[in-house]
Amino acid sequence: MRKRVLMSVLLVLCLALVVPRTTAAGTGIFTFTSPVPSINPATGSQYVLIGYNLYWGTSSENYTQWVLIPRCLDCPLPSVEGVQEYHCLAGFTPGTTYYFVVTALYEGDIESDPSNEAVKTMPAPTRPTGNLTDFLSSRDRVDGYDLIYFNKNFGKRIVGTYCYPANFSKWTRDAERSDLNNDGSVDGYDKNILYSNYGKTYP
Ligand SMILES: [Ca+2]
Ligand SMILES: [Ca+2]
Repeated sequence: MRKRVLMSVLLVLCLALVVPRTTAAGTGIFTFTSPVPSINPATGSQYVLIGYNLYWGTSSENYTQWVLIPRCLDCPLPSVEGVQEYHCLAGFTPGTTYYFVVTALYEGDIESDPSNEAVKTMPAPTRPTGNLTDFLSSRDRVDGYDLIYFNKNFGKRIVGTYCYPANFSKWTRDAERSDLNNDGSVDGYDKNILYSNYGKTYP
């Protein structure tokens, strides 16, 4: 984190709305509010917000990874009320707890103080892998119930252009646990994983 300016951003990590007994998830949906505009005393003009840095790690205040989230050029400029911003990331390890902060990044390589720290424990992996439904005979087994559930969620995504608010609850409620390889997309890769575990039971 480089030169600091006294502007804070609010980061609220959206947690999964439903965490069933058998679930696996490795995605994070981040919503935060842009900082209010402020004047750079050195230039007399407004700081130009160009994006955000999202930092994370597996222990509090120890961020070992980060990603730059560029701000879109035609997005509304930050206002006094603040603009709601979104970002979705995949690839987290199920069962692991992660700690996140976000900073605002301004033209001239100026970076704000970090936001509050948000925490999410990714739900544990399914046992056996692909066991998506947990009722009756399908409770501890990968079978047709799981395939039906999976097929209902086939094609759903959360990363990239699919990262928008109307999609958030649909993903966390229904689709996330079908994303067996944690890449933010329910597709043929996940189907192959499910098929390769078809018929397996736990323990
Ligand atoms: Ca099952
Ligand atoms: Ca996937």
